[in-house]
Amino acid sequence: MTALAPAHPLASGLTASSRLVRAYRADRPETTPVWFMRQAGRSLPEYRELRVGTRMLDACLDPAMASEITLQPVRRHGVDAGIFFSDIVVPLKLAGVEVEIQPGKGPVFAQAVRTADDVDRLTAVDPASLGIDAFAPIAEAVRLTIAELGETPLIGFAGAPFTLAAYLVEGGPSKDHIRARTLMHADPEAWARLMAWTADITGMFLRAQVLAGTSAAQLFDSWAGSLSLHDYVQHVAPASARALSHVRDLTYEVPAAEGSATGEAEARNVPIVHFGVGTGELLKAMHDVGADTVGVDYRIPLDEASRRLGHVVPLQGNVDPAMLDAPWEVLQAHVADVLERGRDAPAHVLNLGHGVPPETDPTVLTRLVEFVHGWRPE
Ligand code: 1CP
Repeated sequence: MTALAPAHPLASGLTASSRLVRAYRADRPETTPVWFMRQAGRSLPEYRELRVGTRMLDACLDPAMASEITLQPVRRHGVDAGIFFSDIVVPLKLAGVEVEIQPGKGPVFAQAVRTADDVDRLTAVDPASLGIDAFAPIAEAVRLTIAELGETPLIGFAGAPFTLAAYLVEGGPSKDHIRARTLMHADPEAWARLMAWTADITGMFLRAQVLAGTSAAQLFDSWAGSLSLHDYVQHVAPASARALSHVRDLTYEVPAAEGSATGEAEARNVPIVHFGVGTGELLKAMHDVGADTVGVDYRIPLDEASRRLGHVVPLQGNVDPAMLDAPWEVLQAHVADVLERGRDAPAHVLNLGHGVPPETDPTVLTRLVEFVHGWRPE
């Protein structure tokens, strides 16, 4: 176990009893916390203005800009958390991989990783040789951001090894991630080496964010829904557990509760969230790799997700992003239903079932935050 620095917002007490951190620890607050995946970004005019003339990955590596973009949706919507502005491919770029983010498309790699030789070429850089300095712009951006956020927690994130591999093997975005799934079976040894390397790089990226001050860590396995449960457990879960092991040891202390028998301070781990799209069949396995809270997409209702997890795991989700553009009454009824079903879990953080669509009217998101904060069970 490694204690966070005393000035870390969890250790100093600034964010340890925030609604978000309480919910992630299964301690349900009276008011349901809410934030939105992709809350920063193209739905905000202030983001579009700031980004003019700066490429996406350059914006991610400019601490002042990344911090400002992270803060924009918190100021505007009054959400319960900031999510650090970056991208899942940033650690790959910091490890020397040639990658770009093309507007309207996503990450595109100069060379796809298709064979055992390609895997050897990619993994020639030993993640351990990178050191914490490689992530200096990330840590700096986190420090600038938490200084402004005060009692509002910042969430750090990283891509899970499979989702990163889905991009690396294909060379860019793909539909069924078929080449990655082929490599997994065609050359399981090369696949395992690719996954272990990716787990360490992405895990170090996540650890750098938490050490610098984020109050939670979310692992995005956005594309794991293309896997069978068997393939997930056999070929993917060990690498996801390895990625999370980079933050699982980080702890903070809270003073002993009044009347505590021992009178000793309690050590808690930094809350970990694990999310995927179309992963209804994988929820249990995704929890088992070392997550505290599971993120659910919009394809299965939260009460069913909670049942699949034995009713003991806090959930995050799962408003259908398509509803954001529906008439307010329709959206409101949908969100009320999500909140009601979320009561089946020990705690619930309201979010979308996937990212904010770029065309979303941001005033709808602000109104939604007010609605969620005002909602109480019948
Ligand atoms: O506000 C926030 O939520 C923080 C920023 C954030 C996050 C959490 C960005 C900025 N990217 C991510 C994670 C990310 N990146 C994921 C996991 C979450 C998810 O499933 O949405 C994935 C799959 C990516 C890869 C990626 N990067 C895509 C998807 C491509 C595909 O395969 O369909 C895209 C379009 C990007 C670029 C990107 N990342 C982030 C932004 C704001 C953008 C758009 C860049 C622009 O302004 O043009």
